[in-house]
Amino acid sequence: MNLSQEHLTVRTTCPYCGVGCGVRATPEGVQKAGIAGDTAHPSNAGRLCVKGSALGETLGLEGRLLHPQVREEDVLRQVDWDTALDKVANQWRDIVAEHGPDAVAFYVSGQLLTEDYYVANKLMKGYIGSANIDTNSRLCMSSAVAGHKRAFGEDIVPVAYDDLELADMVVLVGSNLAWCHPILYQRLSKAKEARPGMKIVVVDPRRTATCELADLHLPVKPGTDVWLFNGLLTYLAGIGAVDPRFVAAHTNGYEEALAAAALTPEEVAQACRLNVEDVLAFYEAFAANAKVVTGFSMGVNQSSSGTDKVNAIINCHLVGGRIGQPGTGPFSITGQPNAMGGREVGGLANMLAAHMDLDKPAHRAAVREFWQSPAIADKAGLKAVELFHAIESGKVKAVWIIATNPAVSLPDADQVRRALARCELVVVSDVVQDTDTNALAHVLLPALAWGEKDGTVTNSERRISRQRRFLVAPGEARADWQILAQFARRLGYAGFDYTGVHEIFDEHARLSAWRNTPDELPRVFDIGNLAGMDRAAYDALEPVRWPVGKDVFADGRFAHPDGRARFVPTPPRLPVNRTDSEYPLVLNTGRMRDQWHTMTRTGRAPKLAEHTPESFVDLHPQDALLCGVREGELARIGSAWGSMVARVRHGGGIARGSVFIPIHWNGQTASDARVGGLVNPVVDPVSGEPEFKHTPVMVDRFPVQWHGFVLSRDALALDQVAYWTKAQGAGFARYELAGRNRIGDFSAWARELLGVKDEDADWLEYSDRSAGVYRAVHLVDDRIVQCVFVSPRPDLPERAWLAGLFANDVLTDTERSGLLAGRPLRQGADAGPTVCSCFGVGRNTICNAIREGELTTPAQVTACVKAGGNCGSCVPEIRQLIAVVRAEAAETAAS
Ligand SMILES: Nc1nc2c(c(=O)[nH]1)N[C@H]1C(S)=C(S)[C@@H](COP(=O)(O)OP(=O)(O)OC[C@H]3O[C@@H](n4cnc5c(=O)[nH]c(N)nc54)[C@H](O)[C@@H]3O)O[C@H]1N2
Ligand SMILES: Nc1nc2c(c(=O)[nH]1)N[C@H]1C(S)=C(S)[C@@H](COP(=O)(O)OP(=O)(O)OC[C@H]3O[C@@H](n4cnc5c(=O)[nH]c(N)nc54)[C@H](O)[C@@H]3O)O[C@H]1N2
Ligand code: SF4
Ligand SMILES: [Mo]
Repeated sequence: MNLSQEHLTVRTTCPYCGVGCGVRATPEGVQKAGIAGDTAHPSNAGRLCVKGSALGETLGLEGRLLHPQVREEDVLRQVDWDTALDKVANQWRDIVAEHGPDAVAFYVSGQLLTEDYYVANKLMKGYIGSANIDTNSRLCMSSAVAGHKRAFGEDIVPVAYDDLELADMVVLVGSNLAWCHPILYQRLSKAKEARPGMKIVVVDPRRTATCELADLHLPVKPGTDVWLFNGLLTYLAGIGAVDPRFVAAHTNGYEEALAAAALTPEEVAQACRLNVEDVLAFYEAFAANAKVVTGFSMGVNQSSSGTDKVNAIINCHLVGGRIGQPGTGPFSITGQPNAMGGREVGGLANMLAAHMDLDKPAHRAAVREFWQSPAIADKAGLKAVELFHAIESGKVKAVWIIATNPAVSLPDADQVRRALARCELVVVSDVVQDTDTNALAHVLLPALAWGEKDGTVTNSERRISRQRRFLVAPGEARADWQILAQFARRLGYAGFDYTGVHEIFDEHARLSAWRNTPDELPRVFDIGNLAGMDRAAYDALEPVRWPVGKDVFADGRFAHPDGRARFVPTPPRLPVNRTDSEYPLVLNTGRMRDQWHTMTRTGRAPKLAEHTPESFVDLHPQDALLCGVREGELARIGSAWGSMVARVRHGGGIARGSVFIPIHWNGQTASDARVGGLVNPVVDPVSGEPEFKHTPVMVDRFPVQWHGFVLSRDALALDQVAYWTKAQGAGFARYELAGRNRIGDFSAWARELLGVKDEDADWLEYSDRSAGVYRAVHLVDDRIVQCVFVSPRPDLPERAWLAGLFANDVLTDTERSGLLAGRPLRQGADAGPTVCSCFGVGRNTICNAIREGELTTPAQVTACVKAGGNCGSCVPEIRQLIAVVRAEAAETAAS
């Protein structure tokens, strides 16, 4: 970066996970920018994980939605904004006039900025007069929200990132921090390095990358966390590890909760399928450490007993007063960048705004008075899963979906498709053209994306940060709040005449302080001192935690009217749907290190595609044997709700009886790998959060005649292929393919698939018809354009070396000679599958370095081959490779 560019640098916030890292973006021409961590941001102090570092690769206009479109006779046609918004407003108004306000709905997202979210919520609850606005946070944070409200009286996360570093013990429950909140993981990892006595316990049915840091891993039986924490409460009470002063002065309900919790460590071990020694080791450590933080995420929230899991954890913190003090507390780790901001504005169907409650008349009156609005919703709206059922049954006739992709991400996702296909009016605001949800829209509205829009987000530690724009608005895209305000004006509502995003923030800040006194409607959430900022002050806003300048619960005062926290009795329950002879395995779903949700943004970055280019089903080798499937082959996974196809994999740390499938693949990236189609739509009775981590499934062979892959600079038409998956490479797309047809004439088939019509094309091929093996490479002017490899078995060469050739303008003779082998003819030049995405370092390279240099730490590996030296996201995997290589070496030495 030179000096003339440096002054263009804009400080903004990463649009991915709830860690909320500060980013420095330096525009470099149109729709390009250099990306670095913001050293001045207190949450990350300059570090970025692999997704954050690759943000620059996700910019660019390819595939973007840039103009409003309206569907006519099943074809989307470009229209101007007035036409699109008039159509939505007219149809919306007619539906409300005929069927009432509950016949329309918004379905929004924790990826909206606070200002967008505020406007959507105000419009629905204060003007349209219904609470039918729900958000994908229902699928994510709603159990935590419900648990906080039950225990504390308000949705408060009483922990900051510093507390993780100050704690003497950190328990991570249902959280794969290493992959999902990498910068928090790195902070924790550094803290443990500095103080090796710090104890880390991971509670997760899988042995995840996060376990690399753990002193103790408790591989609980899926869905049984309540047993574990009830047992802990009983244990603490039994040995007198109770703070009687705190319990008496600051809580209610201890005796009832304790009575409901009664379990011996032996009973816990049996229910959770753990060793009793491990259970006791955990309990003893918890009792012995005053400073404990229990971080929890989707393994807790996404469960039919999610809210009880949250409260069972909080109960254990309350009993010893481990809350509100430095280095202590139950820590709900938020998923999306603005999951917390969405809760501040009351974006869920059962909330109001500014931490006020829909079911309290005084709160409703206060909000309505503040808004001076014509209406105020007076009952909770439909929660996400219910909402899509009401759409299918015709009760809800118009839905506007903003910044979320429900045809992929909701449970029973085929039901969502059916619902949208039947709905009278489906409006979708998105930033990309092609998604599974957009495919069902009647009106598509182009939104400004990260880098183009302005506003605020609040991260997991209640820190508000600015997202600032550093790119020009492309095409006709508009900010989400603007689109909503223009729609509101068309419906004839005053109250949406904002001239800029700072005015919305100001209103939001003022509402948080409205009647917020101890005698009126007290709430901990109060950012009144951020009100009154003009545009310049708002633009200059530094990251700030709320409530500004105050600690939360430090004085033992909670937000219930009596100032006390509540112990909530949590009698344990098993997941609703359980395995049987037809569906004998439990499906667990979750995230991969380098992809974000439905891949609409991370899927564009070649650097991020390399780590896991294809979906998979990970299962225990013995279960695979019973199902008749083999590693590397394809399998069909079915549940009572749907089915999909994925590649069989081992080594994901899965216990017998469970399978794991990542959530990211969908109709745009694979023929049949949308796992949401299988997931049961059971929800937690209190929060309405779906049971994403527990669906009974069966796994079966997916027999094919051939396996293959294609690397190609041009996109392929894939209608004829039984199985395909697509990943973005640098200058090419990578396709994994499999077919059920017998290929007669390989050459003709390959030319047709790759669209090579020219008889004289530079076409190298190798064919062994009797073995069913075929390989061909298409060159133009000595530059590789396409290649295809086919075999009856999935024994194809590694893709990495061939993929690397796409960067070369001309192939050397040596490279050319290796083409049909798919590997360099010189031994050892094959780097293997990528481990370090930042520097593109493969597994073979790393293992060789460990072997030859007898390396024992990730830092030595970094010094040797750079891997792990940038974002650090791959350090847990490097640590695993060191262990593997050393185990091999030990074996060789012994034999
Ligand atoms: N790379 C990446 N990072 C992300 C995201 C992403 O898409 N990609 N998404 C972000 C979002 S929105 C979210 S919500 C977070 C999610 O972050 P996490 O919650 O950490 O991630 P998940 O992979 O959904 O699930 C966490 C773990 O729960 C475990 N689990 C399953 N069942 C149980 C159970 O019964 N008990 C316990 N104790 N554990 C169980 C799973 O095995 C899994 O390892 O990640 C955020 N960060
Ligand atoms: N099986 C299973 N399913 C799950 C989960 C699981 O663990 N297992 N986890 C659940 C969780 S925790 C979550 S958070 C959800 C996430 O699921 P989704 O919210 O459905 O996933 P995304 O891919 O993040 O969808 C965001 C959409 O908004 C678009 N977009 C991005 N920026 C903007 C913007 O500024 N404005 C607008 N209008 N659009 C924008 C993107 O292109 C994309 O289409 O998935 C849930 N589904
Ligand atoms: S940890 Fe990674 S994905 Fe999360 S905010 Fe930071 S850079 Fe972004
Ligand atoms: Mo999430």
